[in-house]
Amino acid sequence: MSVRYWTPGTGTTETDPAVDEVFRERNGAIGTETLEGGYVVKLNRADREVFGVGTMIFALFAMMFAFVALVTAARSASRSDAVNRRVAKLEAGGLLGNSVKVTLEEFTITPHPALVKSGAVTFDVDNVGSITHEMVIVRASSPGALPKVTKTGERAVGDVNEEAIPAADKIGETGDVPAQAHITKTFNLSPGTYVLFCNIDNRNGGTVLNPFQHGMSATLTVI
Ligand SMILES: [Cu+2]
Repeated sequence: MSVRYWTPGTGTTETDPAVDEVFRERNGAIGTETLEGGYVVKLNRADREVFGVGTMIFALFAMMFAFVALVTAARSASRSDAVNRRVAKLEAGGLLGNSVKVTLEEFTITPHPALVKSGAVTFDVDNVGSITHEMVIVRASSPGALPKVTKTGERAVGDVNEEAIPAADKIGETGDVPAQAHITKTFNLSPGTYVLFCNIDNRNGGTVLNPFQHGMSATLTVI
């Protein structure tokens, strides 16, 4: 299900995965809600509270869509005053913050929300799984863009080759987070896309089980 919106008179409806993500992060699902005033959107209850003020919906939606378009431009440049104003509005609407809850388990790593404001970002990392995991954070466009181990050696082929990541893109890591443990870490993040992953080789005799290779990665967008 996705957020579907239209502008009266155009006869077309549109969806945007980036907008969906914002709503989904708010409480895990997108419900159905119709709002008056030109847009029909599917919102959950928490969003309805944020967007419940009639005229506010126009302003907030306009800002959100403009904002998504600005994400790419904001990656390498420092934020303009206009962007700073939009960030402030998104924050006021409860849609943008400086902290992320990350859940680790076999074999997923899930950031909530997956969209945060640049600056000092605090990660509350919970390992709800049954083996030790970690959260490594690297500036990269996607898990597929990370360099991989290609020759058998100390690391298994297909693991993330952390040594091959440019130093400027290596943000940091939690270190080992034992099963059922919790750790809080703060990293300074500039606007861009980051990949979170667990790259621990779990050895059992001759076999190696690497969580990254089982899909334990996710992206985080910083604006
Ligand atoms: Cu792991």
